Amino acid sequence: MERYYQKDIECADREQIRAWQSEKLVRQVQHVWNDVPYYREKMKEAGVTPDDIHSVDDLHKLPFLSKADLRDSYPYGLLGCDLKKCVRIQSTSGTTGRRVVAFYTQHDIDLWEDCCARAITAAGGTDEDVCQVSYGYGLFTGGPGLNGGSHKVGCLTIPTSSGNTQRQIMFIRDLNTTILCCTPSYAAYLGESMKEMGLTPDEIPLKAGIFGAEAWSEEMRQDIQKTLGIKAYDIYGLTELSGPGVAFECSAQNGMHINEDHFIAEIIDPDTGEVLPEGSQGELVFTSLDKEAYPLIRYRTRDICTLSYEKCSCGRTHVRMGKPRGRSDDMLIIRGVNVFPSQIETVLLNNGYPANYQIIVDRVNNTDTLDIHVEMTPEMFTDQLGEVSRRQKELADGMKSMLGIKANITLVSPKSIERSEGKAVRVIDRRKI
Ligand code: DLL
Repeated sequence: MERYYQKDIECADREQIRAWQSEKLVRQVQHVWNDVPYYREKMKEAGVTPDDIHSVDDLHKLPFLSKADLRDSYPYGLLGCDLKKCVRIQSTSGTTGRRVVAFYTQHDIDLWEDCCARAITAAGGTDEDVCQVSYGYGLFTGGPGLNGGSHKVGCLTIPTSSGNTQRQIMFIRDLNTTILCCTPSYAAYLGESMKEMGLTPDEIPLKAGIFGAEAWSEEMRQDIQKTLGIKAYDIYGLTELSGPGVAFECSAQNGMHINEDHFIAEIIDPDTGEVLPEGSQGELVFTSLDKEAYPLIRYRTRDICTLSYEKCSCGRTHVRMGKPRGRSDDMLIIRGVNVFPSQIETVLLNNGYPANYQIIVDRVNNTDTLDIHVEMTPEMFTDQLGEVSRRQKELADGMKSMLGIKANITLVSPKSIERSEGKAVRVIDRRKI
C-alpha cells in the first residue's frame, strides 16, 4: 500500500498544482523585488518588473541566477528577510571558491522537513520505524534535513551522522534500524562491511534506504539492494534550495517526484538558456516558491537530467526528474569528448565490479590521458598476470564502446581505494588547464 505524508498535496491534480504555482510565483517575485536589491537590479537589467508576472507562463521573462551570483553576493546579498527572523544557516562544502551560505527562517525549516517527511513516507516509513540518519550533521544539509523529516513522520530517529562504520553497524543490529539514510557510496561500504562480518541480507533488519547527495547508477542501486536486502530510494536536493527532499522517489523507483508546491522546475539548454520541451535532456533550473530567507528565482543547478509529466503508478502527480547524470561541471572533456563518471560506473557495474574506482585524467605531450583504477572484490581477486590483463582488456573494450575513447584500466587489489563516508571523490584531474 502506497503511503503519503500530505496526500492532498502530493496527489493534487495538475491544474491545482499550476494554480498554486502561479499564485505563489506572483507573491515570490514581489517578495524578491521588495526585499532582495541584488535580484531587483537583475530584473531591472532584464527589463522586467513584478507587473509583468501573472502566472507560471511568465516565468521565462525572469533572469537566471547562477552559482556565480550566489558567490558574488556572499554572505548577505540574497537574504530575503530581516536577519533577526532567521534561525539557521546551512552551507555547501565550498571545494571551489567561496562557500554558499543559505539562510532559513523557522517557516523555511518547517517546509523543508515536510519535504523530507514526504520522502521517508514514500519509502514506507511510519512511526513504527527506526530511522538511522548517517548523512553528515553540521553545515551539510543531509543530516539535519532527514533528521527533521524523520521526527515529523514519528520514526525513532538515530542521529549517528556519518563515519564510525562499526558503530553504525552496531546500532543497525542492536536497535533494529529499518530505514537507513546516507550517501549511496557509504551505503555500499556499509553493505561491504556487513558482508565481511558474515551477515546475510536476512540477518540485517533494514528494509529501506534513502540515498542521495551524489550521482549513482541503476546498477549501483541493484547492487546495494542485494547486499543489504532492502529497497533503495533515491533522494535529491541542494543547499541553495533547502537541502535533501527537493525531489524523492516513490515505490515505482522510476524518477524522483519534485515537490512542485514549493519548487517550479524547468529544463534549459545550458548553452543558450532556452527552455526545452518535455522529455529533453538539459540543465535543471528551480524557482523556490515558499522560501522566506533565501528565495531563489530560476536558479541554475548545473545538474543535467530530464523531466517527465507521465502518470506515475504511485498516485502522485508531481513531475518526476530522471537521475541526474552528474553536474555539468562534473563532466570531463577528454580529447574533446564529453565523459560523465556515471557512464564509467555503469560499465564497471555491468561487468560485475563494485563501484570502487578512481578516474585519473592527465595531459601528456599535449594529449589527454584517461586512467581508471578499478578495485577487484576479494572473490574475484587473482594475481595471475594473464587473467588480470584479459579482464583489463575486457573493461577497456566496454569503456571504448560506452565513451568512444580509449581508457587505460588498472585492476587493483581489494580495499586499496579509500572509502567515502559522505560524497565520494572519484575524479582526479591533473591537467593544468
Ligand atoms: O547534497 C543535499 C542532499 C543531502 C541531497 C542528502 C540528498 C541527500 P549539496 O551538498 O548542496 O546538497 O549538493 C547538491 O548534489 O546539485 C547534485 O549535483 C548532487 N545531488 C544531490 N542529490 C543527488 C542525487 C545535497 N540524488 C548537489 N543524484 C546537487 C545525483 C545529486 N546527484
